[in-house]
Amino acid sequence: MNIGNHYIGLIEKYRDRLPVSKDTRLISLGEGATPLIRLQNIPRALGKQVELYVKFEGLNPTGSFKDRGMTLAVTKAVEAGSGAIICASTGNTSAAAAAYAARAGIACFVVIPDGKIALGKLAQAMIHGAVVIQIQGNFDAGMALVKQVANEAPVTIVNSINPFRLQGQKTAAFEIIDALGAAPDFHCLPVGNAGNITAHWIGYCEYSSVSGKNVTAACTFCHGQCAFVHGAVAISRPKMVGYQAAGSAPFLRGAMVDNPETVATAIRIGHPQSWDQAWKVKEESGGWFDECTDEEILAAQKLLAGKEGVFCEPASATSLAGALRDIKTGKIPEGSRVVCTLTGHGLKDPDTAIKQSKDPLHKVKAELAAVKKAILENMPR
Ligand code: AN7
Repeated sequence: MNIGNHYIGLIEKYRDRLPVSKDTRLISLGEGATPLIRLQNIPRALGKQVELYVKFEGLNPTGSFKDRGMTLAVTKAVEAGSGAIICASTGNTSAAAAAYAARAGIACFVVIPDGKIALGKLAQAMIHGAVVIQIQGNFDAGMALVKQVANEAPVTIVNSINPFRLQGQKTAAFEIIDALGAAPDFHCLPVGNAGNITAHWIGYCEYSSVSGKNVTAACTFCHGQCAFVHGAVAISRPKMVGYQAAGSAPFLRGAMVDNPETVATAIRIGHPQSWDQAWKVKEESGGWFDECTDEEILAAQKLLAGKEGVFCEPASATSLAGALRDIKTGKIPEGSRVVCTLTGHGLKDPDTAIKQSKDPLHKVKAELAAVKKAILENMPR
């Protein structure tokens, strides 16, 4: 129950667009309502007239956008009487699943790749009490196993193949339209399983039909079943742009990738679960897919942290890395309004952040002279 103006999460906020009833027990941690931050220093240095925003999804309760989908997936699992959830994960899904399961009082099993999972994410799954199963294989192998297990055991899959996940995640698009008063021209996201880019498109399609000019448009995903709309009509929708890490870029290759590799472990995924949907999103929105090298990804992460004060994890920086390149070349033209989703918080992966920071530490004696020297030597001129 909501008291006064106390924000209690995205299901309550967008209740009329989500599949819950007044009797549904909501499993929520206050997710959503993340800031849309307009970048200042980076566009200025770029010398391009663009209105560039980041949607900082790292400020969700468990530090990633996964909370948006997990609040609904776990709410619906509990409503259906399920006592256990399971997911395969590169880290963030497992962190969110573990937290919402703890909140709900149900069991959580997470299947994670051997190594290659950021430290913060592992800590989250463990402290929330999930059963952590580390397989000698990558995410794609884990996903295949989880699908098989769920056929044979009383567990509910909460990966994004669970349709409630995308329904929850679509609310990020609602928030952006609420904040800007319209959809942006371009929406850039990092792509792994491609669930999030699909969910955003669902959200833009639904919401744009609420208040708009007379352009008939129906999203092909709901087949007219959206809680709101069809028949009402569409204001503009963004071009959806998906960026992948070069070593894990099946959408660029046009085929699955069997041994994906990237420093951005969150999107180290070679067999995307929302393959067909994502191609549709690209076509319907007039967007595109592209890839970024690990060097570009890390450079964007560092630039954002150093020039704007926003710390996201490497996978998240893929959206900005790609967008900056496309703004530079003019593929995203001047005068555009652009939103980049920062999917996860930088604190998820402290190792990578420390590794790529030059001169991180000045070790000196605990004496005034030594500290003063370190300051003077590093004072900007
Ligand atoms: C920070 O946690 O797939 O394209 O198992 O953690 O919707 O898959 C994570 C994905 C982007 C890609 N950024 O989103 C998992 C998992 C971050 C992520 C993605 C993920 P999708």
